Amino acid sequence: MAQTLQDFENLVNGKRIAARGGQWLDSYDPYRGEPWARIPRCAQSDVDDAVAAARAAFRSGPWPAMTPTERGKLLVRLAGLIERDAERLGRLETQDNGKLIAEMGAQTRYMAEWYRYFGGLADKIEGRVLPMDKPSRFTFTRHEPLGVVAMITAWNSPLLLLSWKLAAALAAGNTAVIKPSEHASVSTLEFVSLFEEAGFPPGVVNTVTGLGPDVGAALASHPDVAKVAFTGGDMTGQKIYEAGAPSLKRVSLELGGKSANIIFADANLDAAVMGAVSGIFAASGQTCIAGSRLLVHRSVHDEVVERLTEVARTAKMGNPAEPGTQVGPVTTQPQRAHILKMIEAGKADGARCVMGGGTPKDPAFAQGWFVEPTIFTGVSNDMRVARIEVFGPVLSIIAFDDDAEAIRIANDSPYGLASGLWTRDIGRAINASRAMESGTVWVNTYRAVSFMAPFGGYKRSGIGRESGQESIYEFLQTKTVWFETEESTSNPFIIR
Ligand code: TXE
Repeated sequence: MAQTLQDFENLVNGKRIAARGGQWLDSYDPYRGEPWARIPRCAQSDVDDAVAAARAAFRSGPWPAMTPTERGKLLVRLAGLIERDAERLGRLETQDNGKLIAEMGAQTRYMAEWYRYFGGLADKIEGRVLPMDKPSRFTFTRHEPLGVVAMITAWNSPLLLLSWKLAAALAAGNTAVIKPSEHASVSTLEFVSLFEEAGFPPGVVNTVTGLGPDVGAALASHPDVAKVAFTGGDMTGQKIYEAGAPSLKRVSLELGGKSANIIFADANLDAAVMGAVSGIFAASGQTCIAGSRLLVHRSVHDEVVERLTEVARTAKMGNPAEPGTQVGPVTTQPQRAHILKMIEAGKADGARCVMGGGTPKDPAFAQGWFVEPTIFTGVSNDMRVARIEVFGPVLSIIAFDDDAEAIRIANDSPYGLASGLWTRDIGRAINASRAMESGTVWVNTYRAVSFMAPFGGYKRSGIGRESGQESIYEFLQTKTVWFETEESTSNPFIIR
């Protein structure tokens, strides 16, 4: 079996390499439920090699000698190469994580904009000359890169989530060691070839593949890693935070959510229903921003449920590589088991399953890792299905009676990644958007992201922001430089 699989190697210091120990991991095609590729199963010594390469590239050679303008030009050149190869990279993602080609192709095309945007920003990071309370002092600040940044990413949108980190980190002058998810590493291993073609020096971007608790943990605790930028589950994020503590690493964590999508009585219901569908059934619910709790005003509740099930029922399940497919498989077997367990928890806790509720009966889907789009009504916010991140196509509908109750339920969650508000009343939208305990609030839209718009979580949904101008400071540190302009000697025993 193994001979028929395609092998993909890591990139370290500009060279393609397998794991030192010669071990491999199979990568699965979720639509067929069988392995299609192999990636190196790395260990601590491979992590040491990748970090050493990134550290050397940060300290000496062409990269630290480049001006920010030169770094920016490389990033812009890379953006052009991404656009050229977007379709190929999108197809690899679909094969590896089972998400729709329509979605992965759109993501791989769009991610070019992050490199263009941060490429343009690279030479606009300015320090300040301080007005100074001490007239003989000339004092200024400059923003400097941190060093080696480890990027640990998830399987749901491998290249887009990586780009949110990598474009800003490189624009700031850092070097990178990337650890993609063991469930979907292939697109990252292919993508990094473009850096050499764009003209980046070897060692600036390196990869190391393998299991989270081995390779991820080794990176997160490595003494020569200055910062870890992570996307994944909140429990893993917590481990990464702890692993970085002894060496006082900076961390940014993009974690999960249990986002509330609120439909008020005055909403445009056509738009709201489509927003609810896109919030939970797009990507089979495998998105951190899934609007997995749909809060609906009691006066429109039944109508919304009826319209929603009508749309969701017609969603075309099938091969994610075909452009017309709307619901594909979920990415991993453990993920499918977790989703099915959460569906059972919903039923056991007394929610009413009005659609789906298991695996599809059609034998055409027997081999792949499919779960039916599932809708629960009668959910109360203390049920497990309303509290735990399902990361699958499972919607929990909760009825509410007034705005205060909707806001209270929305905020009664350990998470705070995003929320949606559907209303035509501008005052209500402004007040509710202010009250939401979430890093993003969408009003009359859902699941919108942009390279210009800061993104990140409140509460257990994370630390730090990605995208937007301010996010580059997550990859910089400030140095203050003091000059004395007069040749006076002051009393050395008091603070100057
Ligand atoms: O994520 P993990 P998984 C959520 C979602 C899902 C759950 C588990 O709820 O059900 O997380 O998914 C690496 N030290 N999200 O198992 O485990 C791992 O190898 C260092 C939310 O895929 O968090 C991978 O590269 N690294 C989400 C990355 O961490 C470790 C996207 C993410 O894996 C590690 C995906 C360790 N001890 C899942 N253990 C989102 N926010 O979009 C694992 N890793």
